[in-house]
Amino acid sequence: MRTICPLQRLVFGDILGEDKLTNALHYQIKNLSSICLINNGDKTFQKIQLPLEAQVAPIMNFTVTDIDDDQKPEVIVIGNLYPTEVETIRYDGSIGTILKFDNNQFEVVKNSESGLIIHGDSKDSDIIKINDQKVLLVTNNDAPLSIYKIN
Ligand SMILES: [Ca+2]
Repeated sequence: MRTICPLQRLVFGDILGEDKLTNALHYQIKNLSSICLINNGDKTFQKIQLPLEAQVAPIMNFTVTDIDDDQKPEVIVIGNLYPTEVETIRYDGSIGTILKFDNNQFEVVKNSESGLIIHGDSKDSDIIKINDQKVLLVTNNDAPLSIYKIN
């Protein structure tokens, strides 16, 4: 016999109470995409939506560095969010993304090409040098520090 969890049948008002929902402060949001804002220097910003590969989980950090030594910086995007509230599944879709920026748009470096695969609830990242070798450090919630050698 198949059982169904009673929580699956509840709507938001059932959980919080209709009176609390009715009297709560209501905000509206029209876009949940992660974006890049470029300062135009004239008190305006240019908005560029990040590629789909960078939208699969909440972004926790960007690290900007020249990975391929072409004198143009790339952006390493890390994220995920495991400790969500009970009505929300965990966000674990990100394995890290490398973005190139050229001609005013982002281009994704495929993970199969870059070799970047970051598993975990990643929270922060930075580049350091160890014996003249550039490495990417990634901190993960409830997990050891991850270290990636940059060739
Ligand atoms: Ca580069």
